Amino acid sequence: MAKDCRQQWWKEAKFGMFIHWGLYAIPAGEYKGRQTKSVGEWIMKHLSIPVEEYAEFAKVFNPVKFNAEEWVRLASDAGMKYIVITAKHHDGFAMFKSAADPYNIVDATPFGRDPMKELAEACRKYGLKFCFYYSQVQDWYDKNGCGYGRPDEEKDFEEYLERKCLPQLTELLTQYGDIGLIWFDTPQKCKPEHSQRIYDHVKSLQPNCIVSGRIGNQLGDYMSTGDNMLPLLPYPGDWEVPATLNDTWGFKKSDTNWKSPKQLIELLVKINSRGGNYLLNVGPTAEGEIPEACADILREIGRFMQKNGESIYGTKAAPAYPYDMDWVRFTTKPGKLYMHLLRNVGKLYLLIGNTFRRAYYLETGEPFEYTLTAQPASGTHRLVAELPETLPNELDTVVCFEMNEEDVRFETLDTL
Ligand code: JFZ
Repeated sequence: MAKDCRQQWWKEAKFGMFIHWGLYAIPAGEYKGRQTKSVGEWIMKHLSIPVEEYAEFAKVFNPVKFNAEEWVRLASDAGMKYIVITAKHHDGFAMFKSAADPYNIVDATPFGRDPMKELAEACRKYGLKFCFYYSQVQDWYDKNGCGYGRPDEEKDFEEYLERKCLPQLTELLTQYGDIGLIWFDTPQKCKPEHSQRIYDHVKSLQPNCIVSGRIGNQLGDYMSTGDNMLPLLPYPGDWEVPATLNDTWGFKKSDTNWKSPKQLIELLVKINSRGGNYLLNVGPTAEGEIPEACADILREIGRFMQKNGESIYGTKAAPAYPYDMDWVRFTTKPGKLYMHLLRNVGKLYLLIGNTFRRAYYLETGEPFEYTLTAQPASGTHRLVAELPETLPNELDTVVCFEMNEEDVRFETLDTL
């Protein structure tokens, strides 16, 4: 069944910031001379670090360079409309003040501040939705949390749910004002009644808070794909792609395999053109900084978004263009068709059912030159355009067509 999150802000947002931040930022991919081959936030498990040893990181966690406003401003400048941050990842360490478990950033570190409070305030100030990631099943620190140590079958998950998971969710949903969504993850063998309990718990505290797809047992309010993966077929409901900027979620000092602004914008547009949201991850350091290289990339995306946001926010999936071409994507709003030119193909041909009042480059307002020739046999039009040698924006040149009809119509009935 198609998912509907029923929150207009999320449907219009299209682009969000994911933040994976926790104790794993201290080893940053390397522990006692060993490198993890996997993502940074899984280091405890992949290098089999004993619980007591891993917990030592808390005693030295002191991200004094953390500045909530800077992070939120960066997200906002990049054109992101919501922030989802790891309140508790699989390592079990709470990045917020928790009465339910002293293994948290306020009670167990020299830092002693609650970064979630500061981020919540900054998000309110800049008008972004504030959201949490919460690992509801895996908890490698807790005796009854799953995923580490004793086999999960020997654990009393109900007990964990009552004592830690639900109370911490209460804290997250009462200490920080309105929360846009909770991003649950890796449900594993979570039973339907447990997923339902968690779901109902969230809604009882904040009815408008969205529950992500990975709550398990098909209960989420929208569908979440895998890292950087798009649904192969058009998906009619609400969906989101969580995606890395390099090859890790949690900070790893060896990973500088950043995707370029061009690649990221192409992904954003591809996802949006098919109706999805893009949740792009950053992994801040143990000092509390978003790596500069990563911030630079986001700022460049922001320059594009500032001028072309109209073709992203609040748009809907355009019907699939019958020929799969990766140099062009389409987004749409009632009466408007946005053509995203990702490469300069010189001469452009499209088969289209619509007619237009006006067409112009979104960034410059300059008219877009084209001819439209009716194809009486199929009732469509053949759009031909000679592109200028240099397009206004080599990342993505957006052309806005004002249609005489509400909806876009692509045609398959003819050849070009
Ligand atoms: C999970 C986590 O284990 C990981 O640490 C990170 O938080 C990521 C966002 O989510 O990893 C997954 C879970 C599911 C898929 C991929 C990565 N999936 O369904 O393809």
